Amino acid sequence: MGLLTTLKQKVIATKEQLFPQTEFDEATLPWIDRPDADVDEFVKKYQPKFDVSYNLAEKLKFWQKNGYVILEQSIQSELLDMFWSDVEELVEHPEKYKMWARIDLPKFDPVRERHIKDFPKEDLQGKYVKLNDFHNLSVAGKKLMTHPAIVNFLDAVFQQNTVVMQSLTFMYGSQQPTHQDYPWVTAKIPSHLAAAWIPLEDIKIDSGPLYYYIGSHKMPKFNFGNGILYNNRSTKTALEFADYLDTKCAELKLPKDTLLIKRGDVLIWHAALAHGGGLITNPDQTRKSYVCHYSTQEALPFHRHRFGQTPVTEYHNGVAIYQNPDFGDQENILNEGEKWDSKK
Ligand SMILES: O=C(O)CCC(=O)C(=O)O
Repeated sequence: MGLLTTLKQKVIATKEQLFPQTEFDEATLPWIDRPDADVDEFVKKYQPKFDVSYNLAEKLKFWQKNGYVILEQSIQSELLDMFWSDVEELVEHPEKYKMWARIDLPKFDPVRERHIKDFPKEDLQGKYVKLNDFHNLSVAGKKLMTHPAIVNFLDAVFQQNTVVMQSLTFMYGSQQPTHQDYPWVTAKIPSHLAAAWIPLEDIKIDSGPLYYYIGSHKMPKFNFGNGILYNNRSTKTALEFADYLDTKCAELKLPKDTLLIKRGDVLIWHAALAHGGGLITNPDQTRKSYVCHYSTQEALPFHRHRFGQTPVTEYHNGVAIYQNPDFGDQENILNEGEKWDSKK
């Protein structure tokens, strides 16, 4: 590292320690998170891109108060089937595809995140697997993550061009400790972030369902020793973060809810909703799910792995999806989803 770079890093580190960021920047907060946000007034003027299959004002008010919404029976079975058959093709023939995955098993230490060809096939079909950005390969994945029901809601919350940030595909529960997404899933504006949790089957209590603390999006933010965002200068760990969230939510008496939604439903959560993966009590019980994170084009004008580079961009239902910068030759290679008419 050059002297100038070292010096710059020191200045940033000192600034972070002396003046840590303690909250989202008010100037760039989504309108709905501002104290004067008036949902009824907003809904009078908002023109959704698609027919809305739910009561938008009710859902926006619920989001404002609780930090999440569930859009019941909004996703068609046929689209879910198309997506899952792409996932099955991938795990049956991983040698044909290029993408990253993580398997949280000690036998893969110290490198749990690898190219799929570097994992044994049977492990990719097993437990603790997280497939990263599968939507880049799968047209059905792109159509599912930009389903009209989701887009109408995100557009209303962001009031800006929505972009896809990343996706995660799970066959079993993640058992991830409690966290909020904004310190990890970073864009230039941390408050421009939301996620959708799309079940591919009815969720069972023993599968390690997702849980969340209702209203936790408004709780005081954790200080990683250098502010509210996690980076290589942070002095606090992910487990300290989890401990803070569990303790503080209990102290604030925020109810903890378990997500037992059904295939066809979708949960959308706020950047600062505290959530995690529950304990798996039946190791054979699957929990097939597709988790998609979104931001705005202002906050994330490029692929998260290529800061500053102009991305190759595809639009689905008006949402920008950046091509995978490492495996562009395989973009949309699983194209059964072309048959799906997203206006259905
Ligand atoms: O689905 C899960 O268990 C965890 C997903 C999650 O927490 C996330 O993507 O932020």
